[in-house]
Amino acid sequence: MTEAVLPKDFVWGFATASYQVEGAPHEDGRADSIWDTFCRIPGKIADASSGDVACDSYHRQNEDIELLKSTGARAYRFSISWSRVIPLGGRNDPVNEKGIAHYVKFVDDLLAAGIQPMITLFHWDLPDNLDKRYGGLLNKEEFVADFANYAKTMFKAMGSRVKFWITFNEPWCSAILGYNTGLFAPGRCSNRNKSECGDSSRECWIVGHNLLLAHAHAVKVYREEFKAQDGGQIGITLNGDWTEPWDPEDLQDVEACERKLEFAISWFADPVYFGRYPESMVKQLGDRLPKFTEEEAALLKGSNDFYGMNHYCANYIKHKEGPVDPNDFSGHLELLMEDKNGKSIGPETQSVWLRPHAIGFRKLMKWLSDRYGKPTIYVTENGTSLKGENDLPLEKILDDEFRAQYFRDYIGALADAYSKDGVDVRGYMAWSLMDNFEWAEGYETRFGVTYVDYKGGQKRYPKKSAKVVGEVFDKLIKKE
Ligand code: PNW
Repeated sequence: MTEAVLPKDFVWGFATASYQVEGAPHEDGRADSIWDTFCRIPGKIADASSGDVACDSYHRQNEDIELLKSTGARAYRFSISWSRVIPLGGRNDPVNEKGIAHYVKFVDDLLAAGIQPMITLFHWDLPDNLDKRYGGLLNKEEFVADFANYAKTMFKAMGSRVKFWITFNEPWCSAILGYNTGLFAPGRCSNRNKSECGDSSRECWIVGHNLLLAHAHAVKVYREEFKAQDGGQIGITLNGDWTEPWDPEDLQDVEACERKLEFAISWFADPVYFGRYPESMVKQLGDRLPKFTEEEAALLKGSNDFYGMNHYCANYIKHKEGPVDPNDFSGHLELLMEDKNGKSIGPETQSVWLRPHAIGFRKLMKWLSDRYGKPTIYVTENGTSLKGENDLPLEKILDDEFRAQYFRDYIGALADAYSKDGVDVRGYMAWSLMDNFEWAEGYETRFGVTYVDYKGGQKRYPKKSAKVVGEVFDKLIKKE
């Protein structure tokens, strides 16, 4: 696919997140986030590491901007560490001017380099103090008010510099991985071998609910007090992978595919576009799924200026028989890598959950476009790890043809969705600008188009894919 079909102002670039790249956890007044404290608990991170140094991006802003320039990127999606800006997190706690100044300078430098900033306000790193003080994301009144205040602080500090705001990154991960499986901070779940407290059957649904309301309140603040003068757009970023039936002849597997999409995506997207939860979830979860008041529903409905889409892969789905597990969070079904005939959905990568299947990207964009009335979509993450990459010698790592091909296939699928299916997609951020702290998997799993030498002073070495993404867009984007 080499024909230029994407509009001339298509926004493309790369993404990262604060805790995954910054390091400098206690510099210039930053306080702990729940990820700093989670990493200190033995056994939570595969290689017992943390984001203490990571890519040292806090000290290497210029280097990162040079790197972005060398790729030709038009935009950079990064996130703000809330506990740098308001170390204790709350609306009555002091604001840390140094933290704000750091991000304002970064944005000014990006703009001077001709790169559009796209800011995520919350990429999982809640100020730890808020978790300790009142239960963090579980506490509706406090959390919603504190998030709105933090968001407002950032809107004010950035003014018209920033045209793209993302309230939350992947609320599904915060809720399910943080409060159901316990794999991510704060690690709460029902399994007492893993966590002293938590209730996997209930807390994740409360947290999802509170994140939605916090999103809606922050959007209200932006629209009422900033949008007209600053001219930006605001939305939430949702993760979602495509589904194919394990047995396409079995109607129950076909139905389970739709249910899986609803439990993963529509859990958040239906309230944002329609002001209510999907019927399949209401049915399975009963009174464990919180209810919106009329006022809340009205506030949520229409609260996206754009749909932020994170997408990586696809799964085969097989329906389950028998009673529903109260801790189930995906719609009473199995997620499989192989279909009925043993055919794999895609090649293996370093991430157990990720096997590339590019056509699924196009199909999911169409599904979203149909269900939500053709929203403007910005793809805010898409990328892959590579099986065994960490164990290869440097010159092999830099020749990451597998990742390069992933990007050719996925960006090609995006171009088809735009030009052939009428999907209104206007931007794409590859995950990630550089290898970084891959959460519970530590540093063993690499997602970067740039190699980061963690043992050699965090030096950066662009891989082949760093060039390929730009080459692909250069062919696909119209020159005028
Ligand atoms: C996303 N899963 O996370 C995040 O937004 C990034 O911070 C992260 O580095 C990237 O994808 C790669 O993992 C996910 O288990 C983490 O299905 C885990 C899952 C999905 C997304």
